[in-house]
Amino acid sequence: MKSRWLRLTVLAFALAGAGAFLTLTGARPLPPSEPVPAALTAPPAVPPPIARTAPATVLVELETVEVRGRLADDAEYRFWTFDGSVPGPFIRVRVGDTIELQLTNRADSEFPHSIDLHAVTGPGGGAVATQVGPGQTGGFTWKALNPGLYVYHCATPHIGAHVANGMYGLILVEPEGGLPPVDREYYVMQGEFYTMAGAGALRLFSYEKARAEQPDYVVFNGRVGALEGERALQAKVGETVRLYVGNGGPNLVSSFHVIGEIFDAVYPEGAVGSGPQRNVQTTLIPAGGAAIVEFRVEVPGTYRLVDHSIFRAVEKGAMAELVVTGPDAPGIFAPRP
Ligand SMILES: [Cu+2]
Repeated sequence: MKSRWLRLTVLAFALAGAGAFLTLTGARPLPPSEPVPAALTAPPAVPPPIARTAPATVLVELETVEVRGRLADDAEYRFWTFDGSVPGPFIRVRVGDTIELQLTNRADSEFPHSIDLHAVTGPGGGAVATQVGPGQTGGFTWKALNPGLYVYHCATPHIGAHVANGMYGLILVEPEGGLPPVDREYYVMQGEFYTMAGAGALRLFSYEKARAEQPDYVVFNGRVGALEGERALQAKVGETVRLYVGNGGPNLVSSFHVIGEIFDAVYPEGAVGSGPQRNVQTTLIPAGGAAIVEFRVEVPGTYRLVDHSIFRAVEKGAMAELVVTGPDAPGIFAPRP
């Protein structure tokens, strides 16, 4: 009797041990795989949804570039950028991905640069590991633990000046299963510019105005009129549109609104964990924050994206256009003769 009990006990321990072993081996990280290049796009384009159903190792290569460009029809500026655009590229990864991030500061830069991604769990969001002088490359590896839409920006002292000069962008960490499908996705990011006169059309950065939080320009996608006329966003009647909207700041909070539309869904502050808010007119986007807004376009026409702190839209450039084409919808909207 005693020996049978002993045998059963030994068997139970053996089974428990095997179970523990299986559990441990099941939880063991996958061996490192060859990284796949991340999908990156210049604004206002957004990379396509991720088709993968499992995490991967992803390579993100960015270059910091100081480049003279147009800030308004009558003004130029020496922008500090990621990959030559303001905002920098849209980065799309998936929750659970391991990201190998490599930042190169182009050799003709005057200043050191770096990157702090708000999607990163780790010191400085990567800023310490990526302080790179002209011609240098730095990097780090991180695991995307939290899904959502996040800002990234340069974090080299004086951080405010680097952000004010255009060094910001968005990274989407898709949740498992992705976001609901839509017909169109666009990438829009607000930021302010603080300027003083330079030679000719060139405007220079004004530290005094930045400190006083008194910008001359408040713009979407790096310049007055970046998304107007031939560059306007496009959609067709009946389509669903998703905007990934960031606010680089460096100082102002955006009251983001689309004139003539109601957001069917908003993921406030870029948080995708708990489902969207419904039927929203204007959503606040903090400096260093983001929001995802969605709406179905029902009526053709030109719709204006604005910061509803309205002097910024009318006087300082915080306006963009979405042109909707297609048949009239008199049952929803009809001007009276
Ligand atoms: Cu910088």
